[in-house]
Amino acid sequence: MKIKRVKGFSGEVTVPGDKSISHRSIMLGSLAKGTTEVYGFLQGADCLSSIDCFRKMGVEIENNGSVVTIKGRGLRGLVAPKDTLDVGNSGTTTRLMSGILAAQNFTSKIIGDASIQKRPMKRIMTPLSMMGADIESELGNDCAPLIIKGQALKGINYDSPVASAQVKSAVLFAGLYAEGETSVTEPAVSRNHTELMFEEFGVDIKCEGKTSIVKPSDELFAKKVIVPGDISSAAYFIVAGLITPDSCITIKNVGINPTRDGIIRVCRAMGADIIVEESSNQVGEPTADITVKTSELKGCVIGGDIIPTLIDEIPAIAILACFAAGKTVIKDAQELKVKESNRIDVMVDNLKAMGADIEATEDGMIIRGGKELHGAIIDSKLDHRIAMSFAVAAMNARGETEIVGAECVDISYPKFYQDMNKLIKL
Ligand code: SPQ
Repeated sequence: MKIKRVKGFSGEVTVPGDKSISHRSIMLGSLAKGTTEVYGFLQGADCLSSIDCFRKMGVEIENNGSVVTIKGRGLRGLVAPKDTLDVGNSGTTTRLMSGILAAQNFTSKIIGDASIQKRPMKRIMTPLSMMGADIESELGNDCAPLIIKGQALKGINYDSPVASAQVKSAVLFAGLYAEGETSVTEPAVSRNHTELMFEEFGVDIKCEGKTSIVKPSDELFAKKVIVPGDISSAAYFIVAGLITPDSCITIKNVGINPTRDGIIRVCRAMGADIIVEESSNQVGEPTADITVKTSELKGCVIGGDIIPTLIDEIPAIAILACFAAGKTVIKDAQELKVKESNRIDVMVDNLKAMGADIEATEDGMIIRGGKELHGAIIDSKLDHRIAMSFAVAAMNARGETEIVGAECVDISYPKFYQDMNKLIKL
């Protein structure tokens, strides 16, 4: 895809449903008693992989494009899949579903695409094995394919070395089936959508500081789920509105859960003109309309406990920093190396190709903003967040930019380019 500089943006956009919440709605809906209806479900490839996997385990799931209806089979009602469970590109499906599969009375095999086969799974294999799980990496490299032989599990108190919602959630899902209580303590609090949805479905769960504690369940109860817009998708419009001259964009109905809202806090610290108007609070998930206007930005330091609250937005924030005066330091973000691509290296290499003053560090990057960007050939590495971030950069760069693998936005935002185009000023 080839992209050129634009004059400005104006108008309103409603971004698709939150990816993390959409995945969890399929998993909890499948394990609940009764019928769960999900509104605002993200129709992206990752979430469709979750649907596909649970269908293979006997769950009847109807998806008409606007409502997803899940006929739950109860906590112990999944059936052995006849085929391998293909998670595609989705780390969330792989890790959360592993926690569920570890406790079933059957053996299953998880496979995925080339990117999934490189993502670290030891981080879930370790705590799940401590609970008694039999989980093996087929190639012995601690990555998928994973073979999981269901076992009786016991509760543990797990001190996680990483702030990762996927690790935490894998253990909490396994904890639903374990004997005794299960807890996970993180170095910094990661997104809490699993905990919030557990509570909605009737699970005995509590959160104390950085620890989440779950008691085993007999039954989960179906619930209507309304998925708010994904702040990770809103991030591209936030950045586009702030860095493009003569722009004003309102993003409607965005989830602003405090474990996900780090980008808003960073924008404010950088001096952005950003207004957040809270609109509603659905199943513990607050939502807001966010309005951004072209702003004079200054660099800042981003690190510590805020990192898990904006981890997926760092590629977009790196673009923002290129348009801010002075230095922006992103640190404590080594987790970026194990996402769909190594997001530190891929951002730094591609931004350098566009003329940015940027360097990679062990745990992040340093950007000296204010240098004009120019067009370049950008390799997205088939990472959706990289493709969308560079689309925004390209619309603010001199000359033409080509994004290789631009179609990978299908993972989390299939209509991204159409929605962006609608806001461009003619
Ligand atoms: O599902 P996947 O591929 O891991 O997706 C990503 C993304 O950018 O969309 C990460 F690459 O989001 C993760 C996120 O980084 C989704 C997620 C979740 O839903 O629990 C949690 C975060 O990962 P982690 O490893 O920090 O728990």
